[in-house]
Amino acid sequence: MLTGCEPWPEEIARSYREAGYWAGQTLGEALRGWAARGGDRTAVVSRDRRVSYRELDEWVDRLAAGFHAREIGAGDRVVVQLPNTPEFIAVCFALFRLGAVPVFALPAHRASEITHLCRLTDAVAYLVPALHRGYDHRLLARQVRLAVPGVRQVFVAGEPGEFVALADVDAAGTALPAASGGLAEPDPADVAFFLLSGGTTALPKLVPRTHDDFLYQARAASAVCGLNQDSVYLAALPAAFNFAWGCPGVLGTLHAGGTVVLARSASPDECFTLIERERVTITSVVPTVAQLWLDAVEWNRRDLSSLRVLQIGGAKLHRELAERVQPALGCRLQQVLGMAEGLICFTREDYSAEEVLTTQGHPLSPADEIRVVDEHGRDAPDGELGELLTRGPYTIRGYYRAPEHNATAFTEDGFYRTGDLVRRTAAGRIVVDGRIKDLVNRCGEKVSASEVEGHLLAHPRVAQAAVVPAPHPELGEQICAFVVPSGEAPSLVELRRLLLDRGLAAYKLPDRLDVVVALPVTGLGKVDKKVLAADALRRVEADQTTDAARPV
Ligand code: OOB
Repeated sequence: MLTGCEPWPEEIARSYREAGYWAGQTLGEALRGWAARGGDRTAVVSRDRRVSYRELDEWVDRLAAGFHAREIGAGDRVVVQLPNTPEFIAVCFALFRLGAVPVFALPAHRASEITHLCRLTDAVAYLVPALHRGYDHRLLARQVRLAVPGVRQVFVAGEPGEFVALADVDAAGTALPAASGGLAEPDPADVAFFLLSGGTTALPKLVPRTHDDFLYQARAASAVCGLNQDSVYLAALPAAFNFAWGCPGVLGTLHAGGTVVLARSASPDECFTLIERERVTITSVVPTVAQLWLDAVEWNRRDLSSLRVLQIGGAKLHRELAERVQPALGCRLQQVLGMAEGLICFTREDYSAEEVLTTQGHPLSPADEIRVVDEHGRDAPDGELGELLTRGPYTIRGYYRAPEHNATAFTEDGFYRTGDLVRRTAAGRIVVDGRIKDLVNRCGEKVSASEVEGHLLAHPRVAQAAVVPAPHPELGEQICAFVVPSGEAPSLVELRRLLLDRGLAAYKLPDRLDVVVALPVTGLGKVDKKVLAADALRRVEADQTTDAARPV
């Protein structure tokens, strides 16, 4: 396995192989199989382009040959920052075939994140779109090259400027030496690509995912969701996000022989148009996007009747929103608790309506091991809150080049500490209560931010709510509520009264209310609590200065 990665213990790896979870196939080989079966059927749709399975496979070979000719080879890390385009898929598979390792950056990343990724991985190349959402990525590439000279080459999808056009890499006629036995097939047990950890509290950690483990995840997720040749998956979130890439997402859909439709943004305008035009059957969104869609449905006139499943995951889905899905969109809700590090839980079709609304399901694989532990690491009984720990055939054993962090992020026996506060129901469903660190420590009382948020959302004029801590001289930390109103903003007094009426303990009432037009979000559309906490601190300090200046 690539140096800097933590392999599964040999005995466990053998058991995953024997049980058939790890099939000993690379992602590049898998695509050959999918193409042989899929032939001229449409694999990928993007704007007016339709790429068949056969075309995709041939395109990937040409690109692989082109990258090889430009001296990109086995084990090389390549930072890939492409929006949802067929190029993203083709480039990734071309790199997989060479045994080079794409590092999945998000389109929203800028110099701070990209230089961090390039340095951490010793990347030899960086792949960008020319322009994306009005931003010129060639400028960013210039900055990155200056900061990290080891990035020898920049490839641009579109007008390349001083860099190399991806279109030139895709040179028809170049033969890949593999065909003549010149290139070794990568080891399926080795790293195929790097995902970024979803943490919103620090620079991203890198999650090494192997061919074996990820193919298993995509295959199993595809089966859980019942995908087949008629499935049409809409990638509304960035395809570089595990949720859209493999839960079942892009890879699970290609595995099933279905069609992947790529949206440039998750806006209801674009996505509803695509759902209608392509007869999309399944898609996945985060709760903030789900809310946008559910609000938009009221005035939207598109035909969304093809949609069978809306997967929602990535952050806590509050019941109020969950209840609106089926009536508004006429499709089934599936909650997904997932993480770049591995473990995915899904609610299933045979769950009761109540379970679908209130739980995040159970693990994808029978081989997923789950523990819910208290602060002393002891197993908590069903129904009790504790931290979720997990290990299994598609959950990493360590972040890339992060031995110190790994020592605390994983237990000695290889369980990943998710940092999620969960409980397990008697039926074995996982319910996420919040993040262990998503707490306000007020006078020593730990208040779960997501709990308070859930209650705030019950107010008819609260469209979005987020709760973060800010320092307070007496309380230690105070509870800051940020609210995006729909209509006239409710007052702090009004909200506190509502929460009390809903039976919430008085110590959980927000100390401050800040009414904002929008909540800051990460590149994946999750509320960015780090930015929000910094904002809260600024506001608290500003208020103190004004108070001090006020005549007594
Ligand atoms: C997904 O992956 P990441 O790596 O961006 O974030 C993982 C974290 C989890 O540890 C948990 O804290 C939170 O995001 N999360 C949820 C959740 N799904 C993820 N919290 C509450 N409810 C849920 N349903 O976010 C991700 C990856 C694959 C599929 C879906 C989500």
